[in-house]
Amino acid sequence: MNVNFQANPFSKKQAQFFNQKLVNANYVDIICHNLTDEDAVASAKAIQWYLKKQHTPQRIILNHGEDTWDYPHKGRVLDTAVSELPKDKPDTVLCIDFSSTSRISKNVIDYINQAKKIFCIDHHTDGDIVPDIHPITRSLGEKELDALPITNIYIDTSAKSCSGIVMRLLEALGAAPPTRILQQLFCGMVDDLRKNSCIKFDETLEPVKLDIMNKDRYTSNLYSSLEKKLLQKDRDAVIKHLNVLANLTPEEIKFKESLPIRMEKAGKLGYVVIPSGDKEWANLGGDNKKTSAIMGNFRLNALENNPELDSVAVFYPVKDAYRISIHSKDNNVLKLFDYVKENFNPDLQAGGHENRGGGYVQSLEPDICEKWVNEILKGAEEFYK
Ligand SMILES: [Mn+2]
Repeated sequence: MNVNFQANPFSKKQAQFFNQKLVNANYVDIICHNLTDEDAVASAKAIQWYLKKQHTPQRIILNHGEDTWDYPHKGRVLDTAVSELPKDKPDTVLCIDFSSTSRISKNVIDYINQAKKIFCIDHHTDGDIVPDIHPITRSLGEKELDALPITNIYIDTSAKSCSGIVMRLLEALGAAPPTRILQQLFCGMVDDLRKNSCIKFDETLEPVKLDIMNKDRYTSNLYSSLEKKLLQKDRDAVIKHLNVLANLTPEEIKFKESLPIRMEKAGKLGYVVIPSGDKEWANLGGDNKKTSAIMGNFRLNALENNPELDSVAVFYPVKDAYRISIHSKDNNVLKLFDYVKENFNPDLQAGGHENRGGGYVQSLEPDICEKWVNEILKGAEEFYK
């Protein structure tokens, strides 16, 4: 698996530009992607802490944040799963941990498009929030960083967590976050590093750095410097929160063990379909932190245990949509989605990273879900020929 995690340091110019634009805004909406994960909420809360300190009015807009670290949030947070989007037009928006419309709903896209100014900090490759997005794709030296043009949309795809990029930004601004924000960033970073197989922790509470991490100077430095700023007990609390597989109920264990048995194949894609309306799934509480960890763990294990597979996906219902989550060991996720778009479903809403991603259809109607799944499976069979 070709994964790196670098999070280039911010050039002073770029950091000062963000500082000036965001701190002087009338109001900043910090917006996270749908089904907001630890990395997105951590990045958003760190920026919110910074803006608050500078007396800039701000709010976080997220979606289904209830399972994330330190929730319910004190302070200004709006969850679109339970509250309406604000009626008035936004002044300044900061899109955090996403730069693609495929990761947010139509009403959030419309809201963002009404903003006077749009800014973005992200580490995904498939940006389309504005035209002319130019991501940083590799590790850069100091001179190269200083030579970069200043941009509203800052994307460093060499970073495997947005929390790492935000840490770099705060570092460049000389800000010293309090323990609760450092803990939050640690949570976001570790969760994304784990999703990207840079770290694992199965039996012990201590995260284990995998080869990919040890080879990478920036990764190790960034991770270690954050680790060092926290007391052991503060880190343990975060790891306990993330290590949900250690605390499963018998029903959840049964579901976890059933996934490898239910796996089918389309070309080099291994997949499990959890149909819309599935009773066992509903009894487990549907899509939540635990089921999502079980499925993520299944995808990574299935890739490791089945050398003939390139990708492993799970199709499953969420509250108001039907989704796919997928991992690939040969970085084919975006290419596969593109192939399906070109040949079977031009309206496919899907994206993410080369090695992991997801998509959805805005329906729970069994016929629609089935058709959508079949288009992806037909695409996979042809794609892998
Ligand atoms: Mn992320």
